[in-house]
Amino acid sequence: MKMTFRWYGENVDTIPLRHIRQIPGVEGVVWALHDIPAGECWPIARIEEVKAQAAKYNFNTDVVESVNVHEDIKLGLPSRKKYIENYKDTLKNLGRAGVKVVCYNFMPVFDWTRTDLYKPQSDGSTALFYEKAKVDSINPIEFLEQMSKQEGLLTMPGWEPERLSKIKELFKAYEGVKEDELWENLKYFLQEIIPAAQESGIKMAIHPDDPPWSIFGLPRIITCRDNIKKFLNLVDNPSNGLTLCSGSLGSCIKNDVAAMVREFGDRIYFAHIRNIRHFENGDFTETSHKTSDGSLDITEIVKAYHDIGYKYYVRPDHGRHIWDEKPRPGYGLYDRSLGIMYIFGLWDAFEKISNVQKGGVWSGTKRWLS
Ligand SMILES: [Mn+2]
Repeated sequence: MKMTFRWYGENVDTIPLRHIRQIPGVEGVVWALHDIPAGECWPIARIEEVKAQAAKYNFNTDVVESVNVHEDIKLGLPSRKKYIENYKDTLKNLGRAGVKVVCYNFMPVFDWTRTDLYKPQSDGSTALFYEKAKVDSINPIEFLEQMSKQEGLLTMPGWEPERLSKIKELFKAYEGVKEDELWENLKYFLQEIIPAAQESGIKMAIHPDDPPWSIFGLPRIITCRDNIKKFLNLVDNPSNGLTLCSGSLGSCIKNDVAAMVREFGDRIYFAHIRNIRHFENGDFTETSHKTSDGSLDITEIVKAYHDIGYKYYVRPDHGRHIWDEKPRPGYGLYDRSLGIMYIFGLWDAFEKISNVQKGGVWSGTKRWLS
């Protein structure tokens, strides 16, 4: 497993690279050119610029999150052709710069969705929160108006102002678009871009829908084990893979994330690890990574990655906002760093146990002697 940390860019992120450098074990930053609208090609010079900034601190830039997919592609409009060509050109440029994994999603209109960005927790921290009844009862325009009053929302990827200003038009465009049609449009997209990705040495890694069910009447398809299996078979190619996000999939109580790691492990190129806590009424809150703090068995999930010999990239996903930090929602330094240390702690323990099981001995000295 290669540890990474999401970073929004110089002068944009609240966290400088020199601070990320001090988190133990981080090998790379997960980045994107957030100012380039979906559908446009990423220029090589801009890509190289980020790569050079990260290299100064000895970070790789192997993982991009996200190259956003234009809505016309998801809608299957004739204009998708030019946006798909631009997407391929972006992949070519990223491949030239040595990028290995591209995370993206295929969620109509909204990216991740929460109702509170700073919900107070019992320990005095705040965290992202989803109130089911609110999303179920409100219309999307009203929802957006309420959400945009919360500080920090419009700096979040997926909630860009230019996208939100077109929201009414978008909802009209999606009227009558059902799951089957979204599957067809995803398949068309994959058939076009997967060969281009493969040629550039890039693994495409789709992020599951967050939350993994239909909201505001919009179809959502990357939601569960069966649909992930169907997705991988749409284009059965090693470059067509997954970002397995424990928190997104885990917000549906029926999903067994560790079982998915074991089943789809050879097609997972990017692991997002975080915990959430379910409430009986369908609400959920994000929590610390610690297994006992949430509803997901993070210990078992990390064990599943260890058991399959996972070699690809991982990052702590969101974190709470703690110690008076004022980061962009979910993306503070402190709680994500704690998450990294929790993941490493589990990983190192499983590593040692499996060495002993293979006939090694416990070391009484500072180093493990095999
Ligand atoms: Mn995620």
